[in-house]
Amino acid sequence: MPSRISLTQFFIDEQRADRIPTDLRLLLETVARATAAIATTVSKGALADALGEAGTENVQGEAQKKLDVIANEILLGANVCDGNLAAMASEELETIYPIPTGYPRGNYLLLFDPLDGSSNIDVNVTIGTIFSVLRSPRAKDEELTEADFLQPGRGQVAAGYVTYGPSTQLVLTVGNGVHGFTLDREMGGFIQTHPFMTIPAETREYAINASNARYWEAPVQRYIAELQQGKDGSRGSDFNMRWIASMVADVHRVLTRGGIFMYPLDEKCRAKGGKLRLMYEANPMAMLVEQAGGAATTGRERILDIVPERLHQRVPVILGSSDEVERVTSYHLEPSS
Ligand code: P6P
Repeated sequence: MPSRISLTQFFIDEQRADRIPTDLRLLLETVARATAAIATTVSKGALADALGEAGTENVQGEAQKKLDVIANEILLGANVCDGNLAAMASEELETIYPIPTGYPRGNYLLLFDPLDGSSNIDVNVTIGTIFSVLRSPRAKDEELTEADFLQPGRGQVAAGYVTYGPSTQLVLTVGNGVHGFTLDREMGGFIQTHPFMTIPAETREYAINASNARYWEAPVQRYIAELQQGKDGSRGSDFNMRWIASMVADVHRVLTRGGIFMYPLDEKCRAKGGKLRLMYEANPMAMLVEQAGGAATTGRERILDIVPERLHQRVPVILGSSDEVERVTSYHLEPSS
């Protein structure tokens, strides 16, 4: 068995190679510790009275699960006094969360979906935390506004997620490839188990919520029909479908063995601009996927090039194995589309 390194050693190696500064290392270590605490509560489930509805709604107008609220509070509480952040933003908060006066401020903005895939909590299916790190454009004594967060995803300095599944896995990039770590509960820390994760250009596996088929645009209808025709159709191969309805789990599968994940624009979500959120779902996942050799578009443009207009903006997402993402995107860009 090759000798594995801890997350801390990984960060120190990245810092020694001048790929990350000390404050970014310390920020990411704080986030990792917070997700390990979330994993403990998630794993207790009903025993921690952590299942079911919280009885409140989030800014998206969605009913909050108890674990949504708990995970959000753990991440806010762990990071508020660390001195590495200027502000935070969360799917569960209507607006930004500036580091309060009295606490030291740092150079970064942390954005997160504290618990993605909440509809799976009560049925014990993998859920997760997604996070994104941007540079703060302000001096430490300047007030921050929501506009300071509206930076294209290509400006992220780090992105990652944690899957709370059979094992708890942290998948992270700081711009030098994608690396997977598994939580060693006995030791209480993450151990590198998946160095340099890569997505093969080709795949025979796709992920989409097929119940929305009647709402899809023509390019998606065409693409999925070709996959479903299998070896008798134009693709000449059979394809397999998976849909966990937890983006973090579906994307983790893509990063682990390839595939294409799609939540495209459709007539049902068109008015909102899409289903998934740009700042703390699409952007971090797009950075990870591109760092792993894959591609991530809306069907019409690269996700990481989108100039955000609103903090909770939604976008269509098509990401994964580059050959398939490029095919679907080409269908969208054909003149007839
Ligand atoms: P649907 C979970 O609520 C989420 O935001 C993503 O994690 C997931 O990919 C998607 O929505 C599932 O959406 O329409 O299949 O329930």
